[in-house]
Amino acid sequence: MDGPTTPDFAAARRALTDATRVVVFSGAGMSAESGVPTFRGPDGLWKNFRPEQLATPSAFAADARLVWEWYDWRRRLVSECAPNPGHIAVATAQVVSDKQIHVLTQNVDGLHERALSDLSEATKQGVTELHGSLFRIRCSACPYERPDRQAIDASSFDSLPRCPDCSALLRPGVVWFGEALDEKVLDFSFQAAAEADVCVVVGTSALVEPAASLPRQTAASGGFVIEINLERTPLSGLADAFLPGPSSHWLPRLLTTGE
Ligand code: BV8
Ligand code: ZN
Repeated sequence: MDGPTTPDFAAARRALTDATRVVVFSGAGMSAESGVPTFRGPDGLWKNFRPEQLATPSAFAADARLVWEWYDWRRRLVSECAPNPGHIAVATAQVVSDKQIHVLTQNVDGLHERALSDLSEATKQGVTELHGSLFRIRCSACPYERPDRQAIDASSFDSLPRCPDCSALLRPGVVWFGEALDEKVLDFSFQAAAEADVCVVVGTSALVEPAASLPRQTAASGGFVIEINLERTPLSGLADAFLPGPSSHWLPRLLTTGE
């Protein structure tokens, strides 16, 4: 891992200094150092299952109990995790900077929001959860939805949570593979990426669409793309600066003012 003296680091810092609008686009690698397993890494979440097996509507239709057992395990695991220095650096910049800094995250662990709300309830800066949240639950049949951090009793099909309005099964408030992202969220996110002077891409394998196309939108609109990752990805070719190494190393160095 290069120190902060790499030419890419200097160029990245310069771009951020000159920027008025910044988007941080994050994936599972952002939360790896908080102890949240990534999707495709060696200790990845998917190691025991393929995405199609559990994070899809058909998996839920086929075996809602197994899907809830997996999500309950993930909810419990993530509830024990805390924002890492990378999340805190982004949230701090959102609170202290006069720039517009918006987070577009693929992650469903809520750690960006935690870091931001730990610092300030009043900030006007925000976080958009492209793929929903582990800590939202919604009805599989009607518009009912609520925040939820309760343990889920997935010991049997009959013990699974039901909708108070229509009695259909409740499901995790996440976007599954094969499901469309919320239209408004998608439009807002592509607009934000197009208007951004800088897009900081952190910890994503850039395989999941349509999210992975967001940094391409910034590049296509003439914005500067910084990528932070342990490895090169399909986005590395269009990045103006590549910072090799952990997000919790680079983000504090990249985002702290006056260093
Ligand atoms: C859609 C919520 C259309 C759920 C997630 C074939 C079949 C079915 C679908 C498709 C298909 N082919 C293509 C598709 C489309 C599909 C897709 O893109 N599939 C991929 C896998 C090929 N996309 C969809 O289905 C999307 N919907 O297309 O709908 C449509 C339109 C209209 C009407 C109906 C339908 C929906 C996609 C959303 C899926 N849900 N999450 C849950 O979490 O349970 S996506 C899931 O993957 C997570 O959100 C995760 O964030 C995301 C992406 O993974 P990454 O974040 O990149 O994580 P990964 O582990 O892969 O990489 C980690 C990276 O971090 C690595 O590069 C590593 O090097 C790096 N790293 C590790 N440690 C660190 C680090 N970097 C820095 N520091 C560190 N310390
Ligand atoms: Zn309902």
